[in-house]
Amino acid sequence: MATKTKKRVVKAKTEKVKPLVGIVMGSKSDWPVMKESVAVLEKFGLPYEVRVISAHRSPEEATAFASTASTRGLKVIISAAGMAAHLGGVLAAHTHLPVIGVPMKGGALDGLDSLLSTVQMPRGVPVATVAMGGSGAHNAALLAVQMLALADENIKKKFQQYKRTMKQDVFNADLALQKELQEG
Ligand code: RP5
Repeated sequence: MATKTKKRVVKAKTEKVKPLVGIVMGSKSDWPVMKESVAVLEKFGLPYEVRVISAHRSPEEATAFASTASTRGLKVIISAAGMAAHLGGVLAAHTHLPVIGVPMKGGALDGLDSLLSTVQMPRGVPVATVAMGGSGAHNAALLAVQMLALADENIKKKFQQYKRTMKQDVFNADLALQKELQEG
């Protein structure tokens, strides 16, 4: 009996789940920030893959990743890049999947360069650009969750619950503040 239980656990651990969200970063140096995206996807129990692929340093890989993304089962791509951030645009050029761009802070212009490079896409090739840095990484994953929720009732319910919890947290914070002010 004990052996059977053990076998089941091992199988579950080695089962491959196809990723639905692809997170692509221009550099490993973007990883500390992009962990925020991963944390959100984990919270919603969504399978993802994370890659370091550069539009400038490994352009062939960027093209290959984007052009095979849909057939590999991905539904949405999150792209993070800093400085002259062309990664989101290059990925979007090679796939029909929605691409969400996260501009990375840093460099001489501290992210203003990557914000403009990511958001200012020419007509016909959109990259849904979120805020710079950690908040953007967080929101990019939430946006991916919302996109997936369009076709999945379970994900939709989880997202609605997330919104309710967030609202409750604000109410609680306000209550705590009012109490503090009255006592203070
Ligand atoms: C971009 O240049 C990367 O996305 C990163 O944000 C920035 C700096 O890259 P590293 O020089 O740290 O590799 O391509």
